[in-house]
Amino acid sequence: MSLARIGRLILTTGAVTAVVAGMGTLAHAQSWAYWTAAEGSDYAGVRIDRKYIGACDLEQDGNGVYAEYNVSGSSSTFRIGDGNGSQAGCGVATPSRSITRFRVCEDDTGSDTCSPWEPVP
Ligand SMILES: [Ca+2]
Ligand SMILES: [Ca+2]
Repeated sequence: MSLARIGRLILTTGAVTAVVAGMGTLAHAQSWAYWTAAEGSDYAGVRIDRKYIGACDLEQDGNGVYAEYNVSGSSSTFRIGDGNGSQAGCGVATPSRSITRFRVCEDDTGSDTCSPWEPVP
C-alpha cells in the first residue's frame, strides 16, 4: 500500500468519526415527554398520562418559549410558558383534564413561530 493511499484512508476514517460526534450533540427531549412538538431546539412535551405538559426553551436566543394546548371537554386554548427562559427546567402545567393536542411557540419578531399542532391520541 502506498503512503498516499494510507493517508486517504486516515482522512476517510476521520470524516466518519466527525459525523458520528455531530449526531451525539443533538438535543433530546426529557424522558417524561411521551409526545413532543419541536420548534428548532425548543420543544413542548406531554407526559403519557396526558395531564402534564412542559414548555422547554433550549435556545439562548432571547426569545420566549410557550406551549399552547387544548383539553377534553373545553373549547379554550391554554398556554404555559418557560418562565426562566433557556435556563435549566421547563415551564409545567398539570391540567385536571386530558390534553388533546398541543404545540410549541417561540415569541420571536413579528407573529410567533409555532410548530404544527401535535395530536395526543
Ligand atoms: Ca428559541
Ligand atoms: Ca427553562
